[in-house]
Amino acid sequence: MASTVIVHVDMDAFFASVEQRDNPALRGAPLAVGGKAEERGVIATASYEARKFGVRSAMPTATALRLCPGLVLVPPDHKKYALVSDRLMGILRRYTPVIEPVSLDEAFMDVTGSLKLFGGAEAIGKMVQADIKSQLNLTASVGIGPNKFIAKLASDWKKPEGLTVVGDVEGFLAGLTISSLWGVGPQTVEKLERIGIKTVTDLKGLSLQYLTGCFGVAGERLYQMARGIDPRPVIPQRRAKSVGREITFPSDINDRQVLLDTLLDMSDYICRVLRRQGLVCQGVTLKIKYPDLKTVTRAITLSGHTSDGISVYKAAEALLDSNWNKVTPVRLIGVSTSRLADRETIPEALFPDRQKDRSRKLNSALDDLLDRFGENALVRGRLLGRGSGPGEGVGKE
Ligand code: TTP
Ligand code: MG
Repeated sequence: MASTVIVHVDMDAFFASVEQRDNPALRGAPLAVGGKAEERGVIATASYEARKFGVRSAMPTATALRLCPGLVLVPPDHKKYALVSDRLMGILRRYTPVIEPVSLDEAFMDVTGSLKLFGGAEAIGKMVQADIKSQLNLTASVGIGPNKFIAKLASDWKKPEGLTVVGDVEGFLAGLTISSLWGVGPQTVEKLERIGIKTVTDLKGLSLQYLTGCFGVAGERLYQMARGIDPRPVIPQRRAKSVGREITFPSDINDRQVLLDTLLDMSDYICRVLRRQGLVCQGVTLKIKYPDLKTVTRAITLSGHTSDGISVYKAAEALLDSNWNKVTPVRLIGVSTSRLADRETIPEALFPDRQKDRSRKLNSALDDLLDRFGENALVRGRLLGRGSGPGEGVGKE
């Protein structure tokens, strides 16, 4: 069996690079993405120009401005970063289906099965970097090694635009300090340094028994890390089969309008989740549970795909009206969407008329607002004036 080869991809100064890409006036400037100093904001990330001044992620913006008075501060645009991230993961998926996104800007790829097809891991790393450059107009650093731990260290080895292949694991680790080990927190580092352990080579001198005695299960990880061992597999992210939401009412409900308002709120929420993930649905399922716990689920297939809250709500409303006798109290109600597909793969013809175009624009404006001001920022007019909505319901994904 071929030995495992893992590639770790990490975008360079991600949020800052996206902002510089989209606004030429910001290129070359010491730039940070983050919250305002007067609002006690912190830095999300800084461009490499700003890093020269010591500006770092998680630093209070006020401190960053003291270190770098010419710092240009840009507010974060999370929606934009999420879209870039989706495209990044799409690029990586062309080289192997076994990809595990770790955050918006980084992912592991198990390329063991595609080495022959693409001419080796280094070739894959280079092609990924070239695709990111040509298709996203951004740069990434790539690390290649026999496991996640080594690949992650390797991608950080040379930044920006680095490509580091670790063949000699022992030699690579020997020179590293323990604080550079991924996942080793400052408290552990302090504890180890107190007993004179500064480098990975020092760490290798400690027995498994000693390390587990001091650090419990984390001690075993330290023992393995010192030897470049990491048994964790790359766990490919599977697309959700359905996205749904349900709520058990504090007391049983037989008021149709309350049930409809609840369905609308849940449909809106579900569709925001779909849109964020670039998905559309074609199936809508309604679930009703009665006080005697008897449960009814009924599904409907829409004529086309959608990620519009009102369209999902209309389907749920129709299902409610054809399956509920309007008198029996309802204990729980839920909506879920299924038959999910990537929006990109659905032909535009399915969104032909102006009504749909308008609702797409409206949804996009809605998403912008919610991304900026949070989930509770907007409530549809008809929901205003009600007490707590189903926002506290159980999310079921
Ligand atoms: P990182 O990959 O840690 O940083 P980076 O991509 O900005 O820079 P590098 O070239 O060193 O990889 O994080 C990715 C994004 O996550 C980053 O651009 C902003 C965000 N982030 C925060 O919002 N807060 C944080 O504390 C960190 C570390 C990152
Ligand atoms: Mg990064």
